[in-house]
Amino acid sequence: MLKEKAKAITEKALEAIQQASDSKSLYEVKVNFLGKQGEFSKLMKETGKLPKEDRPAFGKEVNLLKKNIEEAYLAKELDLANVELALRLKTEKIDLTLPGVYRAVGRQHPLTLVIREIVDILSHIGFSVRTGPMIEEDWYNFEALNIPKDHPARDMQDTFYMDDTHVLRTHTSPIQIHTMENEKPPLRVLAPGSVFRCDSDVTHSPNFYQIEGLCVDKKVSMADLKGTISYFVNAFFGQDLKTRFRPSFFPFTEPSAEVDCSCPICKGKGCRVCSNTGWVEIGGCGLVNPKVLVHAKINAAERSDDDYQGYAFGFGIERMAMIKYGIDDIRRFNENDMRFLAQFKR
Ligand code: 2NL
Repeated sequence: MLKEKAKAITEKALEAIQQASDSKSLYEVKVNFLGKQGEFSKLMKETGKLPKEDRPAFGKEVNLLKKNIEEAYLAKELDLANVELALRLKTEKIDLTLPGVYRAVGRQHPLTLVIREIVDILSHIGFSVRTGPMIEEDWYNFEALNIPKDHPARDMQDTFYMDDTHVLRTHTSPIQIHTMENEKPPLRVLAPGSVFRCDSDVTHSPNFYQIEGLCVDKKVSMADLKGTISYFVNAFFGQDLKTRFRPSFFPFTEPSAEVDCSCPICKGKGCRVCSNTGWVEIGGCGLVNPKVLVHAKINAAERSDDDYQGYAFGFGIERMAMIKYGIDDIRRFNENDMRFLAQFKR
């Protein structure tokens, strides 16, 4: 009898549901009995054996049985979910006392710190920053600055040539030539940036940093230059230091001077940083060569009483950082050693 068979299948299903030990095997029970290929589907294929008038009642009966199984299934499913959750809560404990994952915190590079500090100091007396391209025309890097074709600084071994008329800038002076062309005096500008020289050994890198300053105004004198540099040295290295100007030569300034300051590490007594001289050289300066002011279209070619004058100076950033912090090897700046880099903070 089909009805007995349906009841037997139901008993088996309810039994299997009770026996299921986890949600996966419980689901398998459901598939085996209620699924498309399951026991009840197979049973329904036999309804043809029943007299036509008995079929609706049998169908109703089977649906009721299936509903019972479904309910038993849902109850067991909830049961198992609770058991499994309780088990996970018991076994998967998180140890909140474990230390976190350490991440190194980044800092500004010592060369960035030095550039920013110099800009800060000089911005207080009216200087502001200009930048420019690293590939320059020969005119802006050399010719406008009164560095003639036969000058040693022009030598192929010092300059990276891109083509016949373009070079990687060997100093940041071209920025200031552009500024003089594009802006009207009075000018007080700073030109910090990356520069390139074709030489490389223990003390020379092919790529290093510079900052130059330029002031163009009426009645600018050597006294203005000395006052500006002395103010800067005392602000950057310390109040009690002396500044010294030694006569020198640059094609783009006249007169020209090297700038020394008493050694900020030993205060002039003599040490490793100043090679026991008590003095360190920090850069060069001078009054802008009149030819440069003509090239940059500040003054007309004919002299006049209304002409502008200018002073300019240049410092090497690596050198400033080494003196200020007592760093003895220029290669430290490019080694990315956190033990070195983490020591510098403003
Ligand atoms: C040094 C010397 C110097 C300048 C740079 C300059 C720029 C213009 C016109 C005139 Cl546009 N002068 N710059 C002047 C004197 C010295 O740098 O030893 N730097 C590391």
